[in-house]
Amino acid sequence: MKLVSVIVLGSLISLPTFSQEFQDHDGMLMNHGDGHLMDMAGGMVMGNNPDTLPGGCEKVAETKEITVHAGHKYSEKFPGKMFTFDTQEFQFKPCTKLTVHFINDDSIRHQWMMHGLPKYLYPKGMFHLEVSGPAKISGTLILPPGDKTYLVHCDIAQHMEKGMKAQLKVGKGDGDLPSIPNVTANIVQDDYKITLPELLEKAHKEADLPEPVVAVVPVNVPVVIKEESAFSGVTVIGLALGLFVTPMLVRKFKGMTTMQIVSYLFDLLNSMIESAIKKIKQ
Ligand SMILES: [Cu+2]
Repeated sequence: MKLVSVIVLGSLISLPTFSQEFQDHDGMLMNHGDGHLMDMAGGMVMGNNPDTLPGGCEKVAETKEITVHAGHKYSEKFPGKMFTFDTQEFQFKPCTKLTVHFINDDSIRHQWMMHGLPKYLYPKGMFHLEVSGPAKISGTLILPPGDKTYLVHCDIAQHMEKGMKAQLKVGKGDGDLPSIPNVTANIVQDDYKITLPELLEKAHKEADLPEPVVAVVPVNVPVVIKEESAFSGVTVIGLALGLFVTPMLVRKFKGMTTMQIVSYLFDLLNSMIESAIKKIKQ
C-alpha cells in the first residue's frame, strides 16, 4: 500500500506539461527609454506612454483598459480568413489613457500595432505590442484629441491580409477602413463563379481602360495540323540516307583514328563538290 501511494504521488509530481506554458510578459519588461520595452523572451512594447499628454489634450479624459486576444481560432467564423483579433473595432473619447492587454493565443508571433499617432510623441507614429505566444503583454498610451480612425493590425507578413486587421476610432472617427472582418467590405471581393474572360473585362471596366485585347480560343474548334509540316519530304530523304550511309561509314571507319576519319570526310566532301561543279559545267 505504501509503495502504491509513493508511485501515484511520484507520477503526479512528474506529470508532463501538455501544452506550451503561457507566459505573462508584463513583469519581465526592461525599459529601453522612449517608451520602448523589451524582454528576453521576445515580448516588445513600442510607443509606451502612460504620462505625456498629446498636444491639444488638457487632461486625461478617461482611463480605460481593454484585453485583446489574437489567434487563429478567432478567425474561424470569417470565411477565407486565417488570423484575427477577437475584436475588430474599438472606440474611445479623445485624450483617453488606454491600457491594452494583448494576449496571443497562437504558438507563433502576433502584434497589436496602431498607426497614425503623432510622431513627436510616438516613434514612427506607432504604438506597438508584440509577443510570441501563447503569452500576454501590456502597454499604455494616451490617445490624441480630435475625430480620427486609426489602423490597428498585425504587421507580420500576410497576417493583415489574412484577417488580422481592426480599426480604433477616437471620437467619431473619420470614416471606416476597408477589409476589416465583419465590419467593412473587402476592397477585392472574392467571386468563385466568374470566368476568367469575364473577370478581365470587369477589371478593365473598373479601371476605365480600353477594351482588353484577349484572344479567346473557342473550345469546340479542332486545331488541324497539316501532315506535310510534320514530315516533310526532305526529312524522309535525310532519314533514309542516314539509315543507309551510317552502317557503311561505320564499317569503313573501323580501326581509323579521329584525324584519319576527319581527313577522309574532307576528301569525300571535296570530291562531291568537284563532281557537282563538273556536272554544272557540262
Ligand atoms: Cu500576426
